[in-house]
Amino acid sequence: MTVSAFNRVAYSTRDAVAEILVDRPDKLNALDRATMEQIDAALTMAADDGAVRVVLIGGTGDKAFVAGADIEEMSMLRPEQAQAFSRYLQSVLDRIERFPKPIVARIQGFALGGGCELACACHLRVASTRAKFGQPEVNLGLIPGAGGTQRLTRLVGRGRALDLILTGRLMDAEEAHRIGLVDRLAEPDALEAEVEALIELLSSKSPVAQSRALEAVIAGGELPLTEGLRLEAALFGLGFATEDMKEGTRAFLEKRKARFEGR
Ligand code: CO8
Repeated sequence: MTVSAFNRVAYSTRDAVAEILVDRPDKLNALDRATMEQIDAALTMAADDGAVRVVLIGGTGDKAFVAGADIEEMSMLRPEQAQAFSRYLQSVLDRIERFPKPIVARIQGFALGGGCELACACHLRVASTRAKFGQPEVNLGLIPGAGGTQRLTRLVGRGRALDLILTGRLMDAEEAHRIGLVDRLAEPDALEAEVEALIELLSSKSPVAQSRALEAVIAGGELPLTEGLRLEAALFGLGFATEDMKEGTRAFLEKRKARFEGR
């Protein structure tokens, strides 16, 4: 299924996957307000569709995943509007991070500014060796405003985040992989296959367990350790009331592959 009402995002589903494609290649997929609204609407469709187990976020074209917030649109903003837009971008990226189904970013080219922040909000990042990462806001006299000072720092550590944020330099995909900003790396012509293999693996596992694991890691990550462990135990316990747990344990004992229904 493809939704044609969107003009900046292409939303489609196939098997258990929903794909959200930022589709402004002439602007290197830069994020303006309309693009963010369409990503948000696409997330609602993916959340509501019971057949969808994994979400893929990508960008159209060879050149860019997303080259940041739309600088032209952003340049018109007054301080209070910029703060409100920053809060709006943050809210959509927050929704991605807290999404109850795994979200994978496929990064084939530039992931800059808001694009790097979008990638950081996804649960897993698969990149081509041609991809480039950066927080170049300092070149515009700005700081990151879509979570870059917070999420990137938590992902790669303060020193590495400040290296990117204070210099605005571009980082190649090998370095991004080495520091944990990229989870899986592939040659450009093998990127699609790498993403498909990951999606297939993810969609073969228990969706209920994945949703609880995401909650334990994401929400738990914001808590002190003792409280995070308590949350983990509570979510672990809930697993024992699910069909997926019965199926998973039974399949192991019967020496067969489990078929999870997500209940
Ligand atoms: N916004 C708007 N248009 C863009 C953007 C962008 N971020 N990036 C590229 N484009 C446009 C170019 O203007 C150009 O358009 P046109 O053909 O009409 O002139 C087209 O895309 C192609 O780009 P280039 O010709 O520049 O392509 P190059 O191969 O020469 O360069 C680069 C590629 C290096 C990626 C270059 O385009 C670039 O530096 N882009 C900007 C990168 C950047 O600074 N990103 C950070 C933006 S700030 C941000 O993301 C903050 C997020 C939080 C905001 C909070 C709300 C206020």
